[in-house]
Amino acid sequence: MTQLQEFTLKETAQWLQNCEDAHILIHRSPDGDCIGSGYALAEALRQMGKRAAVLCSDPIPERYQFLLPKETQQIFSPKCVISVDVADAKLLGENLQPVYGECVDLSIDHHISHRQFAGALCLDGSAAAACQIVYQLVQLLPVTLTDSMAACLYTGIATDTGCFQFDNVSPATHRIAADLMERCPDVNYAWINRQMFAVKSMGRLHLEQLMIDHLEPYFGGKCMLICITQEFIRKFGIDDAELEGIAGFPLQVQGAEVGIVMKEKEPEKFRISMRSAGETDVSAICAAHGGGGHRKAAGCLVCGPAAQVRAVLLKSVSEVLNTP
Ligand SMILES: [Mn+2]
Repeated sequence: MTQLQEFTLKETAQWLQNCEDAHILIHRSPDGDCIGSGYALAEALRQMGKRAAVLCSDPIPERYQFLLPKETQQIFSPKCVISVDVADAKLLGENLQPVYGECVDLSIDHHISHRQFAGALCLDGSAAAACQIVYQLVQLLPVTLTDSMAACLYTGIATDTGCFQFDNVSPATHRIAADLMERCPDVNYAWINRQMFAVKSMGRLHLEQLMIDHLEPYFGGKCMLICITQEFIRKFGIDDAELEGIAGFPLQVQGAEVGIVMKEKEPEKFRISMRSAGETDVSAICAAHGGGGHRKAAGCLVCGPAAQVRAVLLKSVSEVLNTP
């Protein structure tokens, strides 16, 4: 096993200045933060005269396409491999993990549950988003902040904080967002927020209607669960894209402290997303099932029939939730 190193921001910036031909890996089921941090970092590297490409196991969802550069990415073999916003090599996904899982040189991340897999790690568990770290790196590099970088970084910060609502938001988060707005005033930040948080497709609204009908309350409504089986998806003709970001949905119910979304990826294989609105540490619950994440947002993979998976999860939740 090679020596694993922890890098400060300064050391990371130094490393980035020396790197060449970078492949930047982002996590499967890409979200605003990994896409934003990946493409902002790629642009910074290109400004320094380096080749950089962003790679993902899954396609970039339509709603984030505006963050992608107009020109198609160059194809080249990498001299260095960087991951951003990837808490665990498994999250590289089925296309990237077999190829890159063991050869990531530098990992830039903000998950407290990070499991080190890269040669060097730049981790800031207090950062609300990986984009917050990439912003700080950009300050240390000889690059100019462009509108496209600002749009990427702002989108990542806004989406990973639920539009500045979650308690991962710090004064630094607001200062960074303010600085991006000040230095790149031509970016339409209001449009970004509307696209990310207000606008929904008709299909998504129909799905939300279905989810309301299928929400299951437990422990006097302190835990709300929704189980999306493959049968559910087939029966109601749900498009996979509509399912993005549904993890927060159960917590919209007043009184809910823990929200669980069970999504059947393959027969009897459930991807679990847990969210906490109160004191419950859902990353600890998910860790007990081989997953991880943040205190208020975590996930894991649990196999078995839906009823069994549901029972196992509820038992874990009941152990930490203050139920009478
Ligand atoms: Mn993130």
